[in-house]
Amino acid sequence: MMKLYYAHGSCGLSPQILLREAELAFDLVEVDFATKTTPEGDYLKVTPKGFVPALQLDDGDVITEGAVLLQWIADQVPERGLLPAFGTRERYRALEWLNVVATDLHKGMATMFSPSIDDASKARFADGFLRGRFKVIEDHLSRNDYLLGAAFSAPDAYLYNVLCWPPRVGIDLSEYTAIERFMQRMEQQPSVLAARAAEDTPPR
Ligand SMILES: N[C@@H](CCC(=O)N[C@@H](CS)C(=O)NCC(=O)O)C(=O)O
Repeated sequence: MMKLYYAHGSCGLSPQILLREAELAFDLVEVDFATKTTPEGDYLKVTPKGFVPALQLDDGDVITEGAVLLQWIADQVPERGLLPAFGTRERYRALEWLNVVATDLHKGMATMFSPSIDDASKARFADGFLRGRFKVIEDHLSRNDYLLGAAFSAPDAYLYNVLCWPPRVGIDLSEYTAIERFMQRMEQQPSVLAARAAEDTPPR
């Protein structure tokens, strides 16, 4: 059985959503960030990077990096359309969005959680950088139900995951009405509800 290593309320939510969309069997293994351990033992033996998410495949190999896990999962079940087919223009559109979420939003939000950055710097960063990124997403979602248009795909799981975090660091997203509609749309998907319940995601 595959194992998805995750932590409560972290970026492990999106691969879990996608595993459920793909109907692939997996066990969840919780990682303690403070000690880098799991109930099984030393997490650094699973991945020396010590970050979640990590996916241990049936053959014992481990894949890391959330945006890569999403691609691997989607490619196990191409018939489900969780990502466009290899080599198509749409595939590169999807990769663009995965990259935006991973590099701008995910790591941008990581700055807001960092214990080594003071509150005033975080507030300037939120206003000077993050709000502009949220606006790009807001404009896109005001014209499209999902990142790739009319239908759910892997980048939506990652976007949903990362957009659960702003309220936890005092960023109010209520001015972004298209984002809120997207979040509510996502929360109607059984995969999202099941993933949130399984890892006990904090309310947003
Ligand atoms: N480059 C990695 C980054 C993953 C990452 O930042 N994970 C965070 C949680 S969202 C983490 O594991 N943090 C562990 C820690 O801070 O000790 C990816 O995209 O998957």
